Amino acid sequence: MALRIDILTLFPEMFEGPGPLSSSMIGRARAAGQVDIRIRNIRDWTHDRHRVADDTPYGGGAGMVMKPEPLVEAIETVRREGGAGNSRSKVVYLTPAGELFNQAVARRFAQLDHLILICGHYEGIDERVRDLAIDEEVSIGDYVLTGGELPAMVVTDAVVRLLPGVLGNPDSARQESFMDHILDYPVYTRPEEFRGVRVPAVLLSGHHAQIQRWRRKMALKRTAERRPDLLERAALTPEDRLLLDEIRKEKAAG
Ligand code: 6GU
Repeated sequence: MALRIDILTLFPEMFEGPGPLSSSMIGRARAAGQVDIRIRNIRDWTHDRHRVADDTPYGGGAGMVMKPEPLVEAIETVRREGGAGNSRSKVVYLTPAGELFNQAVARRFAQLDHLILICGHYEGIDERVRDLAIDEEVSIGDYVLTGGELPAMVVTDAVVRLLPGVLGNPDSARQESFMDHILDYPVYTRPEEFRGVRVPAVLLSGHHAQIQRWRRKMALKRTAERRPDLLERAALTPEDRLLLDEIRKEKAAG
């Protein structure tokens, strides 16, 4: 059974037209039936003439709060549609107050049958929705966005590319998980010289083992410079430690 993703939003137009969820790898995965992505308008679960989905906060203060009734009814409906009881499903609220999204969370979501993403707006959702209908809260980083729509696209992209058969190379997602804690090595393509800058000679040498060693060394160097926090969590081999020693010596030598 293909993963189903429902995205509940007050702004479905943000997902309309040829966008990130209709293009490239995600677009192809949808066309091939590897994932079933549905954009749902929360306003469709309001019952008043003006389709009001928000209201002022009790206790006063700035901004508006998303009302509980339409949101909880929307979640109940889509959970039922997805086969609720007999499928692995999760209701995830996208909020800057959530836990940080990362590759491990993406891998966990990729195991589900049904992922329901709730896009927050304004000052947030009524707390009772959290208590009654939300399984997890997720943030995509330490900055504030106007709403959960872009985060929903980010989460969807990260999850769908992990689904079996979606990546061109069936092995590359697995290989990548092994490499998770190390940044990518630099890559080059033709021409051999561009604006006076040459491609590193080792890459033209045809010496496979040397090329592998150079790539690993550059990846470790980048990670040490930019993300020392990742390096601490990485599973380093004895060869990696030798390469890191080399990098440190080269740095000390200037
Ligand atoms: Cl999930 N929502 C909003 N509004 N801002 C964010 C975020 C989510 N993650 C990072 N910033």
